[in-house]
Amino acid sequence: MRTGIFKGMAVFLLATSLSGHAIEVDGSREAQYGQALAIQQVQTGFGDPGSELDAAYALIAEDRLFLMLTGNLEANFNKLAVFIDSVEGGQNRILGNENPNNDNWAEKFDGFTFDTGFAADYLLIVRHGFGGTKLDLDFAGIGAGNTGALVGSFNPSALGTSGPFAASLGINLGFNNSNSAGVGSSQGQAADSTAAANVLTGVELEIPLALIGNPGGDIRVCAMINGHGHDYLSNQFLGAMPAGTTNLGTDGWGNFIGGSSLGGIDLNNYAGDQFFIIPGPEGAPQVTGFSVDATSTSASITWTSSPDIFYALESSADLQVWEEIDDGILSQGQSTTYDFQLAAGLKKAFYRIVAR
Ligand SMILES: [Ca+2]
Ligand SMILES: [Ca+2]
Ligand SMILES: [Ca+2]
Repeated sequence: MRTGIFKGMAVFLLATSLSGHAIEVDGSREAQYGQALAIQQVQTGFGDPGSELDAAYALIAEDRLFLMLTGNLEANFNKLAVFIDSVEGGQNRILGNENPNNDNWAEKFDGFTFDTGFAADYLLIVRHGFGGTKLDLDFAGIGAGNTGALVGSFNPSALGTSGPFAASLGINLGFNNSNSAGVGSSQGQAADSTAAANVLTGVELEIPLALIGNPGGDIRVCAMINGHGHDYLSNQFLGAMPAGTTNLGTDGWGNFIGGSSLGGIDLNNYAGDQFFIIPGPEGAPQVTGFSVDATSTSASITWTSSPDIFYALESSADLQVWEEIDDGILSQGQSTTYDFQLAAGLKKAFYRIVAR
């Protein structure tokens, strides 16, 4: 969510960026994450309760990326793999011998191909098992010469919390596996996307932007659930696989082939993008004009915008509680102007523009 905020009536024009996001990295989705960036479309082939990805949310604040993937991860060391495309370059097709092979992932992904437009630069792996007493996190840079390693191993059961679990490299992990709703397990059937979007818990990550190349532009993420050996893919991806997709398995056809890599799998063969886009830290809307008609209650606000996206105009009396005035304002290009009515008798209010 990119936000431009200012305080209006005519004499108060203040443009600043929203800070102080109260995100707790605890595996529970805060309202500040806003709308989902991707929602599951297909019921899981990995059991219910088992492993599922319901929806993805993200927030960039204070030089950190907060990523919330709602759903479940079975306590059998199934892998949640989160590939990040945040900088130029990277691998659209994974090359097993040109990557760190922490957790043996690179050997198993050798030849795996992402959708066009996605070239992976970083990878996080989350897995848990042993009755919830072991939760592990790996981080790797993609490409020859990069390193990858276990960066955190936790015992949530003993710690009695769902996070934050402080890993090395400045990463924090939250994990709440309590969801029992979301998508069903009629493998391959269309998912209830409303139920998926309603899930509040899952894996939450806080990642320093410096760790992923200080991206100035959009960040792309491809998340997937894989078997414990990185060699049997589920049908749970975000961006989602199309309805009708069953587990990919090792070969794309749902078969397990021991000793093989996922090299036969090419995400271009599945409709839609199996990645989602997080708007970059640059380009937050800036308010460039605000006027009030002194003889009426009409107001007009103008801000810097990006083409082809929607904005919301929200108002608040206290910067705490925000109310939407309109959440479907289509960008007019590089600059967008919106006219609206002020509440009668209004003395002071704050307004903000939120990119959707
Ligand atoms: Ca949280
Ligand atoms: Ca890249
Ligand atoms: Ca695709």
